[in-house]
Amino acid sequence: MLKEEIEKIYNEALEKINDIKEEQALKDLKATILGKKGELTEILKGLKDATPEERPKIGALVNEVRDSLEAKFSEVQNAINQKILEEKLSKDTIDVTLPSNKPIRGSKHPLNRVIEEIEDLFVSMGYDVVSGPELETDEFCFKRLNLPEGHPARDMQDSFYITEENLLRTQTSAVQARVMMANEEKTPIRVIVPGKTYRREDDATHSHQFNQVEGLVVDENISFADLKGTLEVFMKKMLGQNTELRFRPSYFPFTEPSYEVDVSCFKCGGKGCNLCKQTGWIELLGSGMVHPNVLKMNGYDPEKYSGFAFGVGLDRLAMFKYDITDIRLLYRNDVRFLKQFDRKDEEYEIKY
Ligand code: FA5
Repeated sequence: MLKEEIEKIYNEALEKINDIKEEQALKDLKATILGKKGELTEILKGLKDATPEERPKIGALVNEVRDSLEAKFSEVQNAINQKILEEKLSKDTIDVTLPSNKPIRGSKHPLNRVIEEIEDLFVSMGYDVVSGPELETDEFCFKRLNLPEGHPARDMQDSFYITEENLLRTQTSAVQARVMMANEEKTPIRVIVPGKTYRREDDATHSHQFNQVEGLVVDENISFADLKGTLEVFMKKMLGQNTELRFRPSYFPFTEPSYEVDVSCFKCGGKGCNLCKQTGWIELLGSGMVHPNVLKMNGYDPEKYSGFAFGVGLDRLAMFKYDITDIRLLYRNDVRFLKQFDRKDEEYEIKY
């Protein structure tokens, strides 16, 4: 009796399954047969009324039918899924002409642009790019640059001392002595040293952390003409071919003679404007011939060797070149500010 009922459920189920085309109908059918209150489950519940001999046979038959139906249900479910996918794929077309979402691109920081441009230029003239420690000793930052303790010129630079002997370097000139001392064979020195420097200053044109690039050349027969020619090439490349240089006598303890170098104002071409405060000139760097004491202190015979050195504030150069009015903008990393420099290098070429 039960056996026939089970077979009936099975056959009817198979018939219905084959007509089903939709997921929900399939689920409903599955519930009416295999669910908690489903037809097959009910049969199992009624098993207690069967005779002891019948019971295991019916139980086995129910299990067999359930397994078979479950396999069939998942087969139909897979077919439905496949159909849904195929329909979706045939309907969904991709419009390749739609504009894409542009990812936000980083742009090169103006200071890095300036540094790279300077490095390229000097490397092309045979210079090496070297670096030195930012946490420097008093010895290299001052003493070996002809600035003994108590020298009044130390007051020119307000320093961050970390201990009595160690400070954050106030100038890339600190690397001069390191390069000379390391060069035991006394081969010609031609180096530039771009890097971070620190002073206790803070306003629109002075930052507590800023960047300089040092230049140092030491060899036999180096003259002021070499310094002048080098700086001319340097400044014309950075600020435009019409740039003129003016050397003003100045004082640095590590050079003699010393000069501050002004460039003709690239905004007004030297006629006078607000940028150059109507003078036609802009002060840009310190330079001079390496002081004989510095040569001597760092292992060079000043009778045989001579050299020149210069130090440029890179922030200042970047500000002029890219028309930036506040040095602090260079350190805030505001993407809206930085995005403005997402252009090709040629577009910045200063012409007048
Ligand atoms: C020097 O630091 C010398 N070491 C330069 C030098 C090198 C002279 C080799 C001779 C031979 P000065 O203190 O003037 O010089 O600084 C050089 C440049 O660094 C300045 O012209 C300026 O552009 C920049 N600078 C100085 N202090 C700051 C600051 N707080 N913030 C931004 N730029 C600064």
